[in-house]
Amino acid sequence: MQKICVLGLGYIGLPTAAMFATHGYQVLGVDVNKMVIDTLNKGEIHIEEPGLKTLVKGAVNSDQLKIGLKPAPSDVYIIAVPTPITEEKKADMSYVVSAARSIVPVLEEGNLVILEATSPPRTTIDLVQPILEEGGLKGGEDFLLAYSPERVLPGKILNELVNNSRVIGGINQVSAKAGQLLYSSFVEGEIMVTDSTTAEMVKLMENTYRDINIAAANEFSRLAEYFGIDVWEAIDIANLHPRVEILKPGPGVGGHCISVDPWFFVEKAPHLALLIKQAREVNDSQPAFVIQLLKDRYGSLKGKSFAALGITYKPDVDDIRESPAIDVIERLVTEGAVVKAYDPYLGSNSHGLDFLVDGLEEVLSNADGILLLVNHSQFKELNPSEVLPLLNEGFILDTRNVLLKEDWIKAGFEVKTLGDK
Ligand code: SAJ
Repeated sequence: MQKICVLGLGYIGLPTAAMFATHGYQVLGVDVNKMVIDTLNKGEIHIEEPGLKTLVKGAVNSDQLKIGLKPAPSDVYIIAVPTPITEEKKADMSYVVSAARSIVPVLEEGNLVILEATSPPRTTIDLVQPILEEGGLKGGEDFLLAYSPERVLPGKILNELVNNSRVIGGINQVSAKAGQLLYSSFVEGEIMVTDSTTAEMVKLMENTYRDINIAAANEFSRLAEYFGIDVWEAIDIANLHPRVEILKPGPGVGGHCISVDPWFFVEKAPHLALLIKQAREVNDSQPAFVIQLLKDRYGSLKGKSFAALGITYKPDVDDIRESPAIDVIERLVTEGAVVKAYDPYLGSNSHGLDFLVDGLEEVLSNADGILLLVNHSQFKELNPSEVLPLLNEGFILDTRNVLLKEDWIKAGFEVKTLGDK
C-alpha cells in the first residue's frame, strides 16, 4: 500500500497526512476549501499547532504530500472531516456523507477505507459502508473498511499522534488488521484491534467520561461557594486519595470534542444516556454561574465595563469552537455590560468578533473589573502592580485559578476565584 488519500485537512487530517507522507507513503491531501489548498500549496498552514508547519512544509517540499480538491485513485482513503453538532444537538453527518460519496467513483477492489471522524455508534456499518457500496463493490470482500478515531490533544497533536495508543475497529477482522499495519508505520503506542462499533463507542466513552468528570468538578465549585469553602483546595486534597482524580472546574467546557461527543449518545439512545445528558447540561450552564458570581459582586451589570482575558476554548491554542468564554461574554453583553476581550492567540476582530482588541493595555484601560477566562501561559506572567493603574476598579474574577492570589491582593486587588469561599 503506497498511496494514501486523506479527506479533510483540519486539525486531524493535516497532521495525519503529513505524518504518513514523512513515513514513506505518497499522500494526497484533499479539502473542499480552496483557501486551505492555496495556503498549504504556499508552504503555510491554516491552523496553529506546535511543530505542524515544519512537518507539513517538509512533506509538501519533498513532493510526498500533494494537495488537491478531489480524491484520486489510491490504495487507502482516510476520512478525517468534521462531525459538528446542530442546534438540536444532533450529529451533522453531512461532511462524512459527502466525503464517502466522493470516494465511490475512485474506489477499487483491494482498497482500504478508514473513517477517523468522531461519529455516533454504528456509523461505519450503517452509514459509510452502504454509501461506499453504491458503486457495486462489497465491503469486507471487495474493499476493506475500518473505524479508527483520532484521540490526540490539541496543542500536543504531533506527539500524541505517534505515542498514544490507537484503536482500529474493522467491519471484519481483515479490515482491522490492514488498518493496524498501516498505522504501525508511525504509531509507537499500542494498536488495539476490535470491531468498528466498539471503536466508535471507545472514542465517545473517553470524551464522555472526561465531560462527566468536569461536570462533577463544576458542580463541586457551586457546592463549595454554597458551603463557604475553597473547591481548589478540596480537590487537591481529595486527589491525594489513590483512586480519585477529579478534574478542574472552570467557566464551562468547550472545543469541538468534549462538549459535542456526549450528545451523540443522547441522540441515539436518549432513554439510556441520562447521566450523560445531565453532565452536558451542568457544563453548559457554567457560564451562567460565572455571570451570577459577577452579579453577586456588582449587583446590576448594566453599564459596567469588563476586560475579558482569553476567549479560546482552552489554554495555548487558537481554537474558539464552542468556547465557554465567548458564551460568558455574550451573556455579559445581554446584561448590558460593555466588554472588551484580549487573546494572545487572536488579533482584533478575528472571526468577526468585534469585542476583540489587540493588546493588554487596550483591553484593561478603564475597565471596572477583569474576567480571566482562559489560563493561557502568558496570563500567569501578568504583573498586578502594572495592571492596577490601568483599571477603574481593582477587581478580578479568576475562573481558572491561575493567579497567585496573595500577590494580587498585596498589590491592592480584590480577587475572587470561581469556587472559593
Ligand atoms: N476543561 C476543564 N477542566 C479540566 C479539563 C478541561 O474545564 O480539568 C475544559 C477545557 O477548558 C476545555 C474543555 O474542557 O474547554 C475540553 O478541553 P480538554 O483539554 O479536556 O480536551 P480537548 O477537547 O482539547 O481534547 C479532547 C481529548 N480527550 C480526552 O482527553 C479524553 C483528546 O484526547 C481528544 O482527542 C479530543 O478531545 C478529541 O478530538 O476528541
